[in-house]
Amino acid sequence: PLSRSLSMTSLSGVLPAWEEDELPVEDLLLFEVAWEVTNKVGGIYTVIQTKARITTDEWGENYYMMGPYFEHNFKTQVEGCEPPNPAIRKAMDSLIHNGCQVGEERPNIIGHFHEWQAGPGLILARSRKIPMATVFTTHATLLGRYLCAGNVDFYNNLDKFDIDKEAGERQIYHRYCLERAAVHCSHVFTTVSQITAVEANHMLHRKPDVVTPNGLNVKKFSAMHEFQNLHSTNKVRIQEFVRGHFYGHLDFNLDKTLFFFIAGRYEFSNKGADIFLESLSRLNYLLRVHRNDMTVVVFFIMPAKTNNFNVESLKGQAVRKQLWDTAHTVKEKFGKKLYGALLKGQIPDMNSILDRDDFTIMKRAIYATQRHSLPPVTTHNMLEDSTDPILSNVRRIGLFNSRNDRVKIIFHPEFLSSTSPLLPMDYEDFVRGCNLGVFPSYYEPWGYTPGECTVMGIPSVTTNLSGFGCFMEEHISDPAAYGIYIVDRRFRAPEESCNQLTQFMFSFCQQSRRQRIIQRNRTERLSDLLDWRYLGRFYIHARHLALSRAFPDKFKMDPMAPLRTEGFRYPRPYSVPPSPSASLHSTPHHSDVEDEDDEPYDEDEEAERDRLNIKPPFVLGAVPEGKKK
Ligand code: G6P
Ligand code: 1S3
Repeated sequence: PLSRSLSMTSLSGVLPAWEEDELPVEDLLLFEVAWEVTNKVGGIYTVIQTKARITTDEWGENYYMMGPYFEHNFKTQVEGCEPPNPAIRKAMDSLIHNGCQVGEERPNIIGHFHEWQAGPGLILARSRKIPMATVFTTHATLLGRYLCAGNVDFYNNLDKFDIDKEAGERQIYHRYCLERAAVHCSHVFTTVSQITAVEANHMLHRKPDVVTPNGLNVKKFSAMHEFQNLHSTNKVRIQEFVRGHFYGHLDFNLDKTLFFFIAGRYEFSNKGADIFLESLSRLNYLLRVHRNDMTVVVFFIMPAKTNNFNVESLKGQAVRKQLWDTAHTVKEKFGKKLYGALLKGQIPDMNSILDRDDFTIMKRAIYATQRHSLPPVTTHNMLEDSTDPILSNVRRIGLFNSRNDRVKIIFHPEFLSSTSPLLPMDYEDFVRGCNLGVFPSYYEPWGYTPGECTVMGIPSVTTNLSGFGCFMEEHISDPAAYGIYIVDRRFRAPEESCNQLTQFMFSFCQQSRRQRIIQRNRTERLSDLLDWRYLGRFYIHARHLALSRAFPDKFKMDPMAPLRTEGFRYPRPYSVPPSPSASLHSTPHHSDVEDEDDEPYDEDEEAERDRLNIKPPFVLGAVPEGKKK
């Protein structure tokens, strides 16, 4: 039978090319099983959803995903259809009749299971000796997540935990057993980053066979600067919201306002919201004492229990709309009178062109902007207002959006949606409109949020305790120059990490607009590194390995040829001076102290110089012994 070619060329001419054995996918079936298939809980949904395209390109109709059935998700995210494969049809029939047996057709099957919830399928398949090559991917260990959330010094004590006891004490022993059994039953065990591989070795007592970093679908625009234009147009939308939210207190210059944000599952300390708030209070102090004219508006997008939007936030948007309508009405009348006068060959008397009514409606509109309270910190009525960790810390550090504060806070405790009456934007558009994503996580096996920023050309802060941060540190010589700021949370005390984060943000505020534009260009240039078309190879490799272990007579693989990425690094950008002290804050080097010129920067030239500067030291790839192309 015909085989599909799995060779992958370098995407940009910069990343290493790679070749992998062909698999006779016509004779195989691939099942991927996860609780988050069409069911968004967190990051695993993103893995499954974004990876679907490249996996379908390779496997066509022999690729199946299995997940929980939720009617709403089924209706809104997929289309029902008859499976073309008779074996699948039969299996489905028997499932319907409470069985799980497939018929005479016996293709070789790969079952790829994600996370402990999908574990029982794998364990049962192995204990019932179903001829299936199995892969188990963990995106976090249960114990790791629980221990970190409990403020334990996790990474310095990895080898000291009595894991059975810890699981028992946290009442997750049953789940932990499922997770551990699935890990040990699988032919191939994978996890999403090196840091989680080390964690898994201690928490689950098996070293992962392959690290499968998380990729994204990278959108390429035909126009080079399209992502910069998108930043600009979406920033205008955020500015509009801010005009409403801060009505009556809009005494800061929106043209000199930067938008920072943190987003994700509401795990206060695991996601680093704790050190972020502390650093914001220090940033506020620094901006004030240095008389810096920049204002920073910081969004916290983390879902919490709420009882809808609060009145003050809704009123803000209503007031803004009213001012807009008033201005529009007066402008229309003014325009008509001006037109009429010009038709008569006259210059109208500007002192009388507006009548009493015009002044009255303008005065009324201005009167509506009077407010006796500060712009609210949160956009919703919080159900647990007094104990909420973000609000409690905002109260402690006193960042209440007062006039003197250079750092303003907006806590939006709900994921964003373009249908919202308050901030009608999808997450992607919102990210594009911001200037910096800040994700100073303590526990983060991978961390999609900074990666999403990167592929949209938005700089971000991550840490060396996140899989993403470690991956970028490994592959980029000067990450900060590319807009990837990595806070050291591994080898520094929390106080020092806080200072480092503050310094990153303060230096960011000191960049000129032109420097920010240059930095965004560089950030976007990293997106090939995070594209599934590049990172998908690790999944392919894991599947091959599983087949070679489950069916050694049919599928061979050289065990001495593991898939590697070591050795490849993006060099320091050409225009950054080589001395670390000269590029202290690793901002794009620019000879002018302050240059607000918007003129597009010649990215092509810098990109080309960097490309020539990069010499991949070797070709990355598994070189299995099986069928060669
Ligand atoms: C993009 C646009 C520029 C705009 C800039 C704002 O680069 O192409 O026209 O001035 O964004 O950048 P800023 O960092 O100030 O949000
Ligand atoms: C996990 O989701 P989380 O936010 O609970 O899986 C994600 C996808 O692999 C990963 O990016 C994240 O770090 C993990 O923590």
